[in-house]
Amino acid sequence: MGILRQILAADASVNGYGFRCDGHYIQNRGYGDPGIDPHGGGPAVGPIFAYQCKNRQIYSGLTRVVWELNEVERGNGGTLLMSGSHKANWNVPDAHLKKDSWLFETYACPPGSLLFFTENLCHSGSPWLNKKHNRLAVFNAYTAADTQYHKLGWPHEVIEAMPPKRQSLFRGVWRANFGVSPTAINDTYSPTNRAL
Ligand SMILES: O=C(O)CCC(=O)C(=O)O
Repeated sequence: MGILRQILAADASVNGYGFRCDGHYIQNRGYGDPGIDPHGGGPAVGPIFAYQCKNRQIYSGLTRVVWELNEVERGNGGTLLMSGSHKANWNVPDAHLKKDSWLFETYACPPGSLLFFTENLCHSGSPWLNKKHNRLAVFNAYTAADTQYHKLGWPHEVIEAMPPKRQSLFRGVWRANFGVSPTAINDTYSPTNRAL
């Protein structure tokens, strides 16, 4: 939460975060699964969700957080990351949109590790070559509270079971509601104020 507060937005209030949980999926990939092709890098993700650095402050408009539930061994799977490609003003050349590009870096980590990266970065899922266990990982995406990239559509019953502040991660995507008040704060989830 501390990292997301720094690279997306400070809390809206004591009731609500300044960012949203924008998307979610799970990978459970076995030995030999080829993974996801390289994507992102340069301006590909579009201006609203762009990575920015202004006045020494990072803003990562579409942030990916990966929970690695199993150990990742370097070179045997995990995400490939092309450092610096999120700051480029040109698309990544086709010659490097390949999993074996020498521009990709990767990592090893114990189970329970978190990997943060901006979706503006060129990245890829490498083939899973670990015979001991699957690539088992939770992939969440986070945006500022007033932007939405992915269609989410979680059932109300799932969100309702969470503590109120966590529910605010799934609230409707808007900043101003002059119908209520020029200073209305959007910090609370409700059945009628939810992202779809
Ligand atoms: O499989 C991976 O590690 C990369 C996943 C990915 O490309 C994404 O979630 O945008």
